[in-house]
Amino acid sequence: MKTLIEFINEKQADFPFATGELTRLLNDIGIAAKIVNREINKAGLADILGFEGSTNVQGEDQKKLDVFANDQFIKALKNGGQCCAIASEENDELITFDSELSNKGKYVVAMDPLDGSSNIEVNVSIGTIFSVYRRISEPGSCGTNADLLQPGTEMVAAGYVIYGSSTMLVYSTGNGVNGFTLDPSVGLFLLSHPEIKIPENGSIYSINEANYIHFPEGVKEYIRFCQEDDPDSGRPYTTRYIGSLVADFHRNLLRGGIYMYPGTKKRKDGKLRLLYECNPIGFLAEQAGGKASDGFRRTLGIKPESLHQRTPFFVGSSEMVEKAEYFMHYYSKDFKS
Ligand code: AHM
Ligand code: MG
Repeated sequence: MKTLIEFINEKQADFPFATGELTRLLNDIGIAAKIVNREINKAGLADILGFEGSTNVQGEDQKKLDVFANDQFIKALKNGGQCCAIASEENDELITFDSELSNKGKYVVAMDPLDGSSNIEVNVSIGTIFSVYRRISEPGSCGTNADLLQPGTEMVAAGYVIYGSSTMLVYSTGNGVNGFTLDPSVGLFLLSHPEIKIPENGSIYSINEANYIHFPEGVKEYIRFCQEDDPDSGRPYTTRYIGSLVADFHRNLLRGGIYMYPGTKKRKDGKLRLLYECNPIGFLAEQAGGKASDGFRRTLGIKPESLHQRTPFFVGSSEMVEKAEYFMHYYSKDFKS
């Protein structure tokens, strides 16, 4: 059985000039993920141990899990010294470090420390999403917003951790996608899903259909297409929607499917954030042979303008995303008028 650390080190050997910094950064993320996982597993005990603001039996202050996860990942990245700045869903402003070590770091990270917040307290899968870029500012000073506002095509690594029936870390450095399952008995991530490929087509569509009346016509028509009775082409498809992007994407990655969070007339950019939700998930989809789009253009090609920018999102099996894009194009005039 190969561990995450062995695997990452082995991959580093494929790049003769690699300095080991990205390797160390990914290791740090893996360690923080284990600490967050331990805390998430105790979530059901919140009533016994106390909620945020109260004090637990050990006399420690309780924090909300998303705040806890944010703190852990920031701490790990800060202490590691490879990362000079972080954009996090939990922080309005860019996080920089007042430390010589971190300011020398070559990388910046965009992350959603605990995604799927509505599922945290009800024992449903949640996740951490991260992406890594090479800084464009000169090393030796604090990272800048410009370091983070690079298009997804510049990403050097991305991944997610899913805290579910088992905990997994899935990541890519631009050379395929690999998945590791945490063996809690020894506390190690073990390579369980090597070279993940998403099926070209699938039979699952994932969308919050409660928003149906607000969807653009293209999405409504695509949903109708998914529901059509056409046994020869495997339709009607089936709906699966957890409301945790990581969990919905993870299932579709392994089984084949499409996840959609479109814009609406009121919220034309939808809900999900480009930097730390859509880009990393889109990168993984592409690395596994799938696609990610805003309905009209490749997600990774979008030039970000702000850290918390939103974008409509269609991701998953390539044929399904292409079909959804076809409907979006076809009905776009209606939507825009
Ligand atoms: P969050 O970052 O506040 O948790 O929001 C992101 C989540 C995604 O994980 C999920 O797919 C989506 O929001 C669900 O939204 P909705 O409840 O509108 O369907
Ligand atoms: Mg989120």
